[in-house]
Amino acid sequence: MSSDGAGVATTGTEQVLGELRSRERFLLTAHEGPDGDALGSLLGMHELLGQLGKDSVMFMAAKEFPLPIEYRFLPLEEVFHEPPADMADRTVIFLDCGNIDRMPVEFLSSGSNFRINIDHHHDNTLFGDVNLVETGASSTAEIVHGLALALGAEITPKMASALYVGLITDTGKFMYENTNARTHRIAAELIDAGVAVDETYRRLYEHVPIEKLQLLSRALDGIRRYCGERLIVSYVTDADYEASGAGAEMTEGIIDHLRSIEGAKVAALIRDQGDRGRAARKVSLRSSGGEIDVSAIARSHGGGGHKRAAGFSTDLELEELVSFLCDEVTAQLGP
Ligand SMILES: [Mn+2]
Repeated sequence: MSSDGAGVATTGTEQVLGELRSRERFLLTAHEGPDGDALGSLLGMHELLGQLGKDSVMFMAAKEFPLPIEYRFLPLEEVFHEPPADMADRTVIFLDCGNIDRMPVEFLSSGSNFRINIDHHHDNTLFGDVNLVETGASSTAEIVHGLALALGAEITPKMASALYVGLITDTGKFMYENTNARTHRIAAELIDAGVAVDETYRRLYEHVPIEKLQLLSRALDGIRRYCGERLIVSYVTDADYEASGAGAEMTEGIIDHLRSIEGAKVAALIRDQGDRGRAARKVSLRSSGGEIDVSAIARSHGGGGHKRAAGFSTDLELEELVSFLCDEVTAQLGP
């Protein structure tokens, strides 16, 4: 299925198809702090299994709700926040999870259920009993679409709409380097299957609360350039959340502005986590132009992600953090 780009790896398609055919009861989940691909592939897979006559339930921890406003239109009312009574008998499908720590829920991370791991992160740790990891896929939604075709399922409008959300969000509206002709062909198939393109776009990108723009304004105001102006940093503090009235979920998209600055090689958005997280700050990283592998930077600090988009959590103060990031930039690009 994967034929574009270097370093493409596909494993386990036949094993995963076999398990999906032979097993009957599933619990589906995706990474914490879910994005459009996590939610889209979760819903798409749920639809697919339903069509195959399987018993499928979706699970996301209660702390993820309410979801970021742009995803609230997705039909996720049936999502479980607690394990179902027959959990012991279910096969768990992890979607868009590069490693098991991306789903830090006790009954999932330490349970003895059979695990199917379906993902496209190049640093996926292959934590499943069977693993379908397609690093050449734009999104996990694209992989789920491939599974639907291989299983002879009909692409219903509901399935198509969910998978399209995964495709459009993980490719940055078909503009990131993971976008290729195949991505557009899949999009075309999904549109043929019933996606309302303009309505989806409006729901994802044009229902912006004023608080989110006010938080963006503060973040733009706080932009600093370091490391020969190759490292662009902004810091969203608890005071910024308070002043703007925005929640932590409203930081999404800010980093794209940082990355777009002329001369940028790495954009870093640092966010206070208040009492919401385990570490004091969360750092999102984007590579601008692709010369720097930000997933290597994130991994060296216990995080993960893609070469061009990654993140980690830290207790470092701003100054130490900037100096760590600058060292990493210099290590990869030279002084
Ligand atoms: Mn993804």
